[in-house]
Order: sequence, then C-alpha cells, then structure tokens
Amino acid sequence: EKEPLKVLVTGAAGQIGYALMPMIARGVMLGPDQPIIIHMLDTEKAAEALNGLKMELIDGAFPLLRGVVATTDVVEACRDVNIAVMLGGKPRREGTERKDVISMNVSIYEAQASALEQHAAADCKVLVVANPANTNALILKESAPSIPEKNITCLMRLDHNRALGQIAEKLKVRVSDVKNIIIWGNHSSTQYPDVNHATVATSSGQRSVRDLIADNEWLNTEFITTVQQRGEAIIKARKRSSVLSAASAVCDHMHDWLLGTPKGTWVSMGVCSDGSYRIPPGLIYSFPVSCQNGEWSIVQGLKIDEFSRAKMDATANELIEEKSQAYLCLGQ
Ligand code: NAX
Repeated sequence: EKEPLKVLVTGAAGQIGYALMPMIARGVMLGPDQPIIIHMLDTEKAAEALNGLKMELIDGAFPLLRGVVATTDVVEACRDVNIAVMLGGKPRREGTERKDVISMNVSIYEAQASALEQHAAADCKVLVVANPANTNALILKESAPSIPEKNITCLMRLDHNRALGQIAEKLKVRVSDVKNIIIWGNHSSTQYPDVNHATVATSSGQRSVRDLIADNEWLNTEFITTVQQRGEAIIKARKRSSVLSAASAVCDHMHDWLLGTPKGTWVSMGVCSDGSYRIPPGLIYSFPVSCQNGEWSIVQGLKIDEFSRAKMDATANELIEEKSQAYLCLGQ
C-alpha cells in the first residue's frame, strides 16, 4: 500500500473547503489508491466551524482518509505536507479597492510562505486559489526562495473547464471530447480564452474547433466574454461565488500535475513564466502545460496570431501592475 500523502488546505472552513474536503477524502484528487492525511488551517474566528468540519470528515468514514488535523496554528498546519492548497485569504468585498485586497493578502502570503518553506516537505507542491491568485502565488514564490519555482502554481483550471463547457454546449458534444483549449494570463476578467488550437474528437477523427464553429464572430467575442465573466454570472445567479466547480477544478489541477496529462493533451495552469511566448519571466501567468512524472512543462511552438498576441499582452500588463502594487506592500 502507498504511504499516505499529507494535504494541507488553508481557509478550509470556507465555502470551497466544504465542497473540496469530501472530494479529497474520496480520492478524486490523488486517485483511488492513495491514502491521505488532511491538514486544515483557518483563523481563530473559524476555529469552531473547522472543528465541526473535522467531525464530519470522521463521520464520513472515508477509507482513504488516515487522519485529520484541524488547526489555527500555521506551523502545525504546514508540518511535513506534500501538497498545499491555499484557499485562505481576504476576498474582495463590495467597496474594497483592488489595491487594498492585494495588500491584505500580501501579508498573509508572506507569512504562510515562510511557514511552508520551513515546515513542509522539501518537494511540497503548492496550488494558490485565493484571489488575486496569480499575485498571491507570486508573493509566495518571492517570500519562499528555497521552494523550487516549479512547485508553485495558481488555479486557472476553473477558467479552462468553463471554456471547455462553453464549446461543448455550443457544439452539443461531450465535454470530454473537447481538448487543448488555452487560458492565457491572469485569473481575472483580462484572461484570454484561446480556441485556436482546440479540437473535438468526432467520428471522422480530431477536428479543429475553428472548423466546427463557423461563427468566428461568436468565438472572437461572446465566447471570450462569457468565460471571462462567468464568475460574475454565477455570483449574480447564486448570490454566492463558484464553489463546487472551483473545488472540482482544484482536484483536476492537482490530479493532472501529479498523475500526468494524456499524451497530446494540455491543460491551463498558472506557472512561473520562463519567457515562453514573450511573457515577462518571473510572472505567474497561465500557460498551456502538459504534465509528466509530477512536473509540468509549458507547451512550446504554438502559433500566435495578432489577435491573440494583443490579448496575451494585455493580461500580462495587468499582472505587471498587480506585481508592482504587491511589491510596495512586501516586507511591511
Ligand atoms: P471563503 O471566504 O468562504 O473562505 C475563505 C476562508 O479563508 C475563510 O474560512 C477564512 O476564515 C479563511 N482565511 C482568511 N484568512 C486566513 C488566513 N490568514 N489563514 C487561513 N485561513 C484564512 O471563500 P471561498 O469561496 O472558499 O473562496 C476561497 C478563495 O478562492 C477566495 O479568495 C476566492 O476569491 C478564490 N477563488 C479563486 C478561484 C480561482 O479560479 N483561482 C475560483 C474560486 C474562488 O472564487
């Protein structure tokens, strides 16, 4: 039998935590033969709720679940963890400025970065979900220089899955038959969902999405804005932000990172740019990646047209701006 993996979830007492926990405990994230120990961290204010969640996890009698730690102590939470899913943070409320949200999260991510650096397993893989996700991941990377850059990522898979869903609905095909969509850039409304390399499995082989959807106008406008604004649309309809789709995307992200993407297939992950596609090195930017042996690599050599170039640069520029705002708050 495999050794249990320790999975830290910060902000576990929140909405996404509640949906994510049973998925992890049932093996959706790491596979049906991988025992796990869950470490849950939240703030003092949420300590009681966190304990309640621990009780429910015990009551779930999940065969793969070998232990649950519920704590408000960041050191205890981080100790020896192999995987860290960072849901904890200060979300943007109506009336808060974006720069204030950045500054509140910078202090959280600086502190948690150093706890991870000192106490997590040396090869711990980190997924930042809390917004602003890319910039929080950047702060974590800058504040924890001994964690290898390649082990720090942010969640773009929800956007990726939303884009797959829109194409599948439009073409009335199975979502599992659509592949190789790309989300470029920031997890914000400047993200660029790109279908130029996407294909659909049909009875006559792989066909390009551009061939199958003759309506270029729809692909270049409505499709893009629908994906960009999907989070807002969910809030409007549910009066709460995305939860089950976010939790599911977290599992997809970690699953594919650890267990690999099928040959010829890629997914979108926010990773540290190495300058690929002329994106400034060091930014945490969403790229198409394929994964093998627990490592992601950016898919190279895709042709980028002028339309895409402009959108990829616009979202990079927003990240550069967020980065400079975050740097003003670092070390304060
Ligand atoms: P909630 O506000 O329900 O949960 C956040 C939890 O974090 C709370 O329980 C809070 O007490 C805790 N927390 C705050 N500061 C903390 C700290 N210093 N240490 C530990 N815990 C702390 O938000 P939820 O709906 O669960 O969303 C979690 C985060 O994901 C939010 O920042 C949200 O904006 C972000 N999202 C990012 C997505 C992405 O695709 N990257 C999509 C989903 C989601 O909106």
